[in-house]
Amino acid sequence: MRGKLLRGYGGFYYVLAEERVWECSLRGRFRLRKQDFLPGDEVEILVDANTGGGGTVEKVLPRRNALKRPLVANVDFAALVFSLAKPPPDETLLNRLLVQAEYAGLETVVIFTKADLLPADRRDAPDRYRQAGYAALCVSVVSGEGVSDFGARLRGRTAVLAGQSGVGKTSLLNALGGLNRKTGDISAKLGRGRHTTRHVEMLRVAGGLVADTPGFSSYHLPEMKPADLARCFPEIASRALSCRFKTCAHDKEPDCAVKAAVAAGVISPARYGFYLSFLSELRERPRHV
Ligand SMILES: Nc1nc2c(ncn2[C@@H]2O[C@H](COP(=O)(O)OP(=O)(O)OP(=O)(O)O)[C@@H](O)[C@H]2O)c(=O)[nH]1
Ligand SMILES: [Mg+2]
Ligand SMILES: [Zn+2]
Repeated sequence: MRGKLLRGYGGFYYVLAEERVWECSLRGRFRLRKQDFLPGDEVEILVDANTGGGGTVEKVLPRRNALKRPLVANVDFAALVFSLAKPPPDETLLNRLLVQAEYAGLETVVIFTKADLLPADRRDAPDRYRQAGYAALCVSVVSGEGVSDFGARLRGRTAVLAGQSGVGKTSLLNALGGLNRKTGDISAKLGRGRHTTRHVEMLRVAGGLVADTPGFSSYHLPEMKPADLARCFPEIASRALSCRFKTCAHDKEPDCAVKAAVAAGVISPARYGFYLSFLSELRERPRHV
């Protein structure tokens, strides 16, 4: 049977096929190794009629895409989850994750959680990302705001949640799916999450599949050339054709349409600031051949 790997844990692989989950091991003819699998992988399994719910994974099909952080394959979109408060959004991390997704050609939705903690007229972060062309939702599992909007985006699709620890990724899935998965409070001393979710796992929620993932706080930009960066900022990429130089890096060059757009307030100075700082980071990277 053809199925989807939901998670691998303790030597077993849980595969969704024909509306049920099969516990599989790796005794297949292909002698697959543990590291050959990611949650989200499409696999072929051989079901053992004698064991009821068990089988073996025989084959991994080619991946449509794969992310490094979180480690997951074949998603339709990434939901980058950050809280409006407690903890405040780490926008450096958010922008790094946006670059990763753009570089992988992956659709993104930015989700700002804990909307009950910040009134609408004090939320400036979501506008920054909408202005850049992204879909940004504000949600709260306390007031219910935005939860069904996110659910509607999941129907029939496969998504991955990625973001800091303690922002409410698991809480959001619990609210959407009637699940009761473990969530954790925020450390009072450090003001950040406690890494409650420990493994990447795909869950069936709102008519779709979503990977809940452990939160993380840092992420290195992908292996990319400095010249690849501009196309990972949609609002920069869409204006780059109007720059005087075809090779414009939108940094020190004269007659740069991107800098003009920043000056005119149509590109957010914060987003442009992230572009410049990532650009120098990539330029300073030791070059591998
Ligand atoms: N006020 C408020 N608190 C929330 C909301 N969503 C989650 N929380 C709280 O935030 C804390 C962390 O929630 P989790 O769902 O465990 O966060 P997580 O992103 O899954 O964290 P990790 O698994 O560590 O990556 C818990 O105390 C939740 O009750 C919300 O919408 N509003
Ligand atoms: Mg969690
Ligand atoms: Zn330019």
